[in-house]
Amino acid sequence: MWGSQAPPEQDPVQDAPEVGGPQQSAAGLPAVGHSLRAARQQMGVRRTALTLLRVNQKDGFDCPGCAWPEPEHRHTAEFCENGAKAVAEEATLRRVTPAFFEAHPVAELAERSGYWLGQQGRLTRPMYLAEGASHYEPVSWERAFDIVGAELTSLDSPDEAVFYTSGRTSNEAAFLYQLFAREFGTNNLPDCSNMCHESSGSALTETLGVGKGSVLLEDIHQSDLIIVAGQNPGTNHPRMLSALEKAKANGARIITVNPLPEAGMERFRNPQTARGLAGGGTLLTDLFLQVRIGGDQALFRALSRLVLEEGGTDDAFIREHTYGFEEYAAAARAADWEETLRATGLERTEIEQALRMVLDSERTVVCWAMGLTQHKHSVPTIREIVSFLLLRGSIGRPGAGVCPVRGHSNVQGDRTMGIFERPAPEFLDALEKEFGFAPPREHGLDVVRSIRALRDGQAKVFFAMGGNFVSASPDTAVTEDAMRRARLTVHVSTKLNRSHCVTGARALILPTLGRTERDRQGGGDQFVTVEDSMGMVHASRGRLDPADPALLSEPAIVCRLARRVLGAGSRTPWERFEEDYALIRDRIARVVPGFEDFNAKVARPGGFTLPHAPRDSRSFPTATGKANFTAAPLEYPRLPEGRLLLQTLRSHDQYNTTIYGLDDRYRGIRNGRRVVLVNPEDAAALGFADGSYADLTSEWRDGTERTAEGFRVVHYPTARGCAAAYYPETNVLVPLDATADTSNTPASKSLVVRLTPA
Ligand SMILES: Nc1nc2c(c(=O)[nH]1)N[C@H]1C(S)=C(S)[C@@H](COP(=O)(O)OP(=O)(O)OC[C@H]3O[C@@H](n4cnc5c(=O)[nH]c(N)nc54)[C@H](O)[C@@H]3O)O[C@H]1N2
Ligand SMILES: Nc1nc2c(c(=O)[nH]1)N[C@H]1C(S)=C(S)[C@@H](COP(=O)(O)OP(=O)(O)OC[C@H]3O[C@@H](n4cnc5c(=O)[nH]c(N)nc54)[C@H](O)[C@@H]3O)O[C@H]1N2
Ligand SMILES: [Mo]
Repeated sequence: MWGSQAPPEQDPVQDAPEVGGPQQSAAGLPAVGHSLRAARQQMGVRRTALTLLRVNQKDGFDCPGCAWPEPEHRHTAEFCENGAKAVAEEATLRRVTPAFFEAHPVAELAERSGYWLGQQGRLTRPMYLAEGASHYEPVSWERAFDIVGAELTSLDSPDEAVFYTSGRTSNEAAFLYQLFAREFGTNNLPDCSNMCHESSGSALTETLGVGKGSVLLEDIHQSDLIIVAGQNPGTNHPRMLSALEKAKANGARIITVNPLPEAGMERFRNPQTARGLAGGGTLLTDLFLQVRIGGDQALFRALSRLVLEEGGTDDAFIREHTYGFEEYAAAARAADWEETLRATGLERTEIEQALRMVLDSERTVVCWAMGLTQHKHSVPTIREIVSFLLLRGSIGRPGAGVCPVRGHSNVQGDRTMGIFERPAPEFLDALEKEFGFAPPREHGLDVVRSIRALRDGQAKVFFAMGGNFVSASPDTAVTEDAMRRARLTVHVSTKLNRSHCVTGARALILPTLGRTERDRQGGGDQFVTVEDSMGMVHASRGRLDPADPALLSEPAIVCRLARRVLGAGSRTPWERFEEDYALIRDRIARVVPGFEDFNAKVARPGGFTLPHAPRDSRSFPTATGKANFTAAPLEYPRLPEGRLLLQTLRSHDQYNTTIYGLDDRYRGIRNGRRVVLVNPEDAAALGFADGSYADLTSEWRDGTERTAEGFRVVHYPTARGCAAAYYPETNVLVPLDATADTSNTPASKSLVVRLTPA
C-alpha cells in the first residue's frame, strides 16, 4: 500500500461501463482524494508529497497539465486533481525497460489499449525497431542519431521530412527544434495546435492582429460578465474555476454556452477553501444556454443584432479603432429569428436574457476552447465573437477581452518560438540575421497535410517531439496507414503510446526528461521556460532525479541530432547550447519580439508578461491597422433525418490520448469509455433504450462512411440532435478531409452520425 503499485498485467475489460447520473458540482473533497490516490499508485507516498508541493511554485516546475496561468498569490498546493494526475503520470516509479520490449513484440503492443500502454511507466532507453524486426532493441544514443542522420541526409529534399511538436516542449527546446528543422531546410513543422486552437489563432490574427488571448488573470477577476463557450474547465482547466469563483465574488455574472451541462460550470467546490471543502460551494453559472452543436455563430450574431437594436454600441471605440462596422452591422441586423432558433436550438427568451446581461456589463470576457475550434465554420464563429465584443468596445479594456483557453501547458510558447508551418517573414528574417543561414520561405505542412504527404509517399521521415500523433490525429485508419508508409518514424517521448507501435519501416523511441526532473548539463543544473495561455513567461525547474540516468533532455536531443545531421555546415553552437540553456535564451532574446533581456526578466520570481498590442494600447497590427469586424455568411451544421451531430470530447480521467483511468466521474460514468451520450428524446425516437449498444457510423459528403463499434447508449441531458463520445476512440470517425475552413483543424466536434444496433 505504501509503495507504488505494479502496472496492470492485462487490459481491463472496458466494454461494460456503469452509468449513474451526471453530477452538479466539481472539485471539493472527492477531487482531493482522487488526486492523491492516483498519485500514490504511481509514485508512493513520500514522492507524492515531495512532488506535488513543487507544482506551480515560484521555485518549482510548471504543471504539465494545462496552460491556465498561476495566480500571483499561490497556495502551497497550487494544483488541481487533474494536474496531480498529469504529474503522477510523469513522476511514476514504473519503468519500461529493454526487458519489457524483449517480452512484448510490437505486433502485440499494437493490440493493447492506450490505457494499458500508458500504465507501463516511463521509457528508459533509446530503442530501435529495425526493418522487418518483430521487437524493439536497445541502441546507444550515438547509433540512434546515426540512424536518423543517415535517413535525413539521404532524402531527395528536406521537405520529405516532417517535424511534429506536441505542446509540452519547453521554449528552449522548441526554439532549437525549429532552428534545426529550418537549417536542415524545411518548414514542415506541424504541431498539436493545428488540431487545437489553430482556428482561434487564424481568427484573432485576422481581426485583432495578434493570434493570442487579450486578457490577463486580473481581467478575469475584474470582469462584469464572463461568457464560457465550448469549454469544460471542471475537467480540463480546473484552476480556472478558482478564477471564476473570484470573479463572482467581485460581482461578475457568468453565461455558459454548451450543449452539455458540465458539472464544473454549475457549482464549484474550491479545495483551497474551507467553504469549498465542506459546504455547497459557489454557484458559477447564472445563465446556461444549452446550444446545439455548431450554433455559436448564430447565437453571437443574434446577440449583436440585439445590441445594435438597443443602441448598446461603443461608438467612440468603433469610430477610432475598428474597420468594417457598417458591413457587419448590416449582416447582424439581417439575422433572422427563425434561423437563429433553428441553429442554436435555444428559446428567444433565453437569448434576450443573455442580452440583458450583456448590456448590464461594461467589461465582458469571452472564454472558449475546443467546443468552438473544431468545426467546419470555427474561424467565422470566433470572428463573430470578436465582432460581438468590438461592438461594445470590450477589447483592450481592463476586465474585458478574448480568452482562448489553451490546452497543452506550453503550446502557446512553442508557437511563439517559431513552431509553425507558416512562419511570418519577419521571424525568418530575424532567424537569418542571427544565425547566418537562409531559412526556407515556402510554407510547410500542417498536421492534416502531413498525413496526406505520408500517405502519398511525399514525406518519408516522421519525427515527433512529444505527443501521440497516430492516436491524436483524425481518420485513424488513414493516419495509421500513412505512418506505416514512412521509411523512418522517430518519437522523443516520456511514455509509451500507440505511435510507438504503429510505425514506419524502421522506428526509434528516444526517451526524454519530463518537467518534474532535474536537468543537469555540462554548465550545471538547467531550468527551462514556458508561456501560459495569457502570455506570461516563467521558469520551470524540475527537482526529481531523472527516471533513468540514460535519459537526455529535449534540448540535448536536438543539439546532438543537429550536430550529426548538419555537421560543419552549421554555424550554430549546438554543443554550447546543450551545456547552457541561458545561451539559447540569449539568442531567443535577439530573435523573438518581447523577449529582450530574456535571462534577466525570467530570473524575476513569477517571470514576465509578453506585450500584446490590442490589450496594452488598443493598437491593432492588422492589414487595416484597425480591429476588423468581419461579416461572414451565417453557418451551422444541417442534420439529415434520423442522424445525430456527434462531438468527440475528453473524459475526466484522460489527458488527450493518455488515459489515466476508466471513469468520467462528473458525468457519472465508470469503468468504461465506449459510451455515447444521447438526449433521451432523440434516443427514444431512434429506438435506443438507455443501456442498449450501438455502432456509430459517420457520413461524409463524398459518400464515404466510417464506423466505430460497440458503444453503450447513455441517455444524457445534452442538447437535442446532439451526441457526445470520447476521443481518441472516435477518431476513426473523423474524415481526414473534414476540417475547418482557413485553419484546417479537424472538425472533430461536429460529425454527422447514425446509430445502428450493435
Ligand atoms: N485533465 C485534462 N486537462 C486537459 C486536457 C485533457 O485531456 N485532460 N487536454 C488539454 C488540451 S490539449 C486542451 S485543447 C484542452 C481542452 O479543453 P476543452 O475544450 O474543455 O475539452 P473537450 O473535452 O474537448 O471539451 C469541449 C467542450 O465543448 C463543448 N462543446 C462541444 N461542441 C460545442 C459547440 O458546438 N458549441 C459549444 N458552445 N460547446 C461545444 C463540449 O460539450 C465540452 O464541454 O484541455 C487541456 N487540459
Ligand atoms: N477527435 C478528437 N481529436 C483530437 C482532439 C479532440 O478534441 N477530438 N483534440 C486535439 C487536441 S486539442 C490536441 S492538443 C491533440 C493532442 O495531441 P498530442 O499532443 O500529440 O497528444 P498527447 O496525448 O497530449 O501526447 C501524449 C504523449 O506525449 C508524450 N509526452 C508527455 N510529456 C512529454 C514531454 O515532456 N516531452 C516529450 N517529448 N514527450 C512527452 C508522452 O509520450 C505521451 O504518450 O489531439 C487532438 N485530437
Ligand atoms: Mo489541445
